[in-house]
Amino acid sequence: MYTTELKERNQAVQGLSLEREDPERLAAFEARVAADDFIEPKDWMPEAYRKTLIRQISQHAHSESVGMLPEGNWITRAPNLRRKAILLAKVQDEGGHGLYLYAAAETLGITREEMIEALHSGRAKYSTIFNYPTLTWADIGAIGWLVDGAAIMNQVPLQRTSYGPYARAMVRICKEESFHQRQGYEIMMTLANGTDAQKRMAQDALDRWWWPSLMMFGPPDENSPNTAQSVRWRIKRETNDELRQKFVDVTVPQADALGLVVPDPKLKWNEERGHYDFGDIDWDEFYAVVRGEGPVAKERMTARVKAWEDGKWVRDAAAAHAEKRGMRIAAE
Ligand code: BYC
Repeated sequence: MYTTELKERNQAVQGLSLEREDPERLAAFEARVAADDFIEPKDWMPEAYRKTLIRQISQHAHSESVGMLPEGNWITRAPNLRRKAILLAKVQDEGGHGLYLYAAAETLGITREEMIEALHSGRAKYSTIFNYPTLTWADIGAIGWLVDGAAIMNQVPLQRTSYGPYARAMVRICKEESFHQRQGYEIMMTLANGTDAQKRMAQDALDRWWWPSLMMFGPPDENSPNTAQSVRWRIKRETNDELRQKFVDVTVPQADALGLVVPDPKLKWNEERGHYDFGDIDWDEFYAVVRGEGPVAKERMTARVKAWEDGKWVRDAAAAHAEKRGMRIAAE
């Protein structure tokens, strides 16, 4: 029901908006995209392309910023100074990613305040994955390994997305994400080779994070209202299902190497396809989390809104400083 509604709404919006475009300009734009040219902020673009990009990039930025919370909760509880320093750096990186992405979205004619307001009022989405709680230290390992691993799988192709500022932001982000994935895997390696209790903790984290990580790639292609047009415009270079399959294929041998068991009885190497077959994803759970009913959804938004309000004095001071500086320069 929810997917049909989404699909119909999106197709109606895109179709209507494309009909209104100048056919010659539209054809020239599509030819540039087909030739793998980057579209830049001052170039002409169809309104539906601009809107799709604002939606995807701002959701991506929100995910980075909300994504700081589950890990931020563990900074004071990291088991030693080295782990604390690494985690602190990782969480700061996520803040940086959010900034590059908000800046890329701003080039499309939306303000930072509008995007933040959409997040805080619940109109804008952010990744479902950040609505699950981080219960143990092993969750920090599992997030780095699986969540950042899924993010890399999704984001490497975005380095060649058709919108220049987004593609360039992704180049930098992907470099940092690979470090994040490795630090997560290294935590899992330590735990998996540790005491029985540590190994159990690592397995428990894998059990809880596996399926939500597969959901990060979005609904199956046949229920994804945006994929077809986004692939045509080369905003998305690969579909949700293609990326999900790649992630499973890469990650299962990593779990084997750790001596951990992926919590999917249907998981099996399929010689003929050259891929792993895997079990059914609980899409009801996915849509419930998308609708804002995730286990810690309320907590996440309360924390984000509080951080925004607590930071008001910094924004006011920066604006006052910029104004004063502007007046001084004008006077000189
Ligand atoms: N969560 O037509 P579809 C990170 C929504 S940050 C929530 O397939 P699309 C990290 C979708 O928005 C990870 N909502 O959409 C950070 C759409 O609704 P609307 C974030 C989801 O856009 C810190 C509807 O469902 N990465 O990794 O073609 C620490 C139908 O979906 C989700 C990005 O954002 C979801 N999982 O494809 C560690 C990457 N999936 O908007 C790690 C960039 C779908 O029409 N984004 N929805 O109302 C993308 O690649 C695409 O936007 C998606 C979805 C693959 C996510």
